[in-house]
Amino acid sequence: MRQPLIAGNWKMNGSKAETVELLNGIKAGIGEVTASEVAVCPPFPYLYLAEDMLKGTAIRYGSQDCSREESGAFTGQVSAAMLQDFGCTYAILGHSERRLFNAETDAIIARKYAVVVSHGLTPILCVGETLEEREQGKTEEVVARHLDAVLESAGAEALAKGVIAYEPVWAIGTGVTATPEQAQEVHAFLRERIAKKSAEVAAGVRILYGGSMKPGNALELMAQADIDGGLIGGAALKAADFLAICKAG
Ligand code: 3PY
Repeated sequence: MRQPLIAGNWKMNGSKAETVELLNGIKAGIGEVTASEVAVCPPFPYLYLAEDMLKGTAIRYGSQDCSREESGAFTGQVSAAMLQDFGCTYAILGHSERRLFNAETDAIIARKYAVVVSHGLTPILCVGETLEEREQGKTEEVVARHLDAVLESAGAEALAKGVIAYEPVWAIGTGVTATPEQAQEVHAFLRERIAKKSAEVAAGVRILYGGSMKPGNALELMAQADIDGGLIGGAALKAADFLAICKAG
């Protein structure tokens, strides 16, 4: 039985005051959420607030990225050891916005994955195709490439230490959501692909859906057999919406 995970990807949003307000709002309503594991991923500078304010709660937190280097002369980067120091559980890796705006390749993401796992953190590995790729019938080819970069280099055991998020790029920040059937098809494909390496890992690994998941569509998406929660963008910035999705999980 896979416990659903609802993780908020706050992206580059908020201020100190807004972070405090949002965390307080989530804390206030989380008591009614029993079945799902809940996590928030604020921007790096606000992780200290998550550490401080979420102490003693069941709400976990993580980062939106991590350096592939251990330490040293890498201006502007944040290491896995630092994330560990701040009590992070999760690190989102390979989000399509990082692939696009920071030129992250599959090889870079696979290296980050290995570093994050070696520090005892749980990577949330994002995979997903663009609209053009979907229209060209390349969805499976693209998500397989994103998955295989980690599966082939780190192995199925390392994949068992992470979470996968299927995020169709055409559904990110567009308000358009994949239909439950479209999403389920890709989730099932990913799980089958992992099963070719290890049936046990495939059965246990959580595959989240991301891409404009909101209170109005969360329930039917998460009712799909292979959808084990959500990586939530815009709706994670409002406590009431985020909590409604958590309850749907
Ligand atoms: C979105 O829902 O827009 C996301 O990118 C979640 O990571």
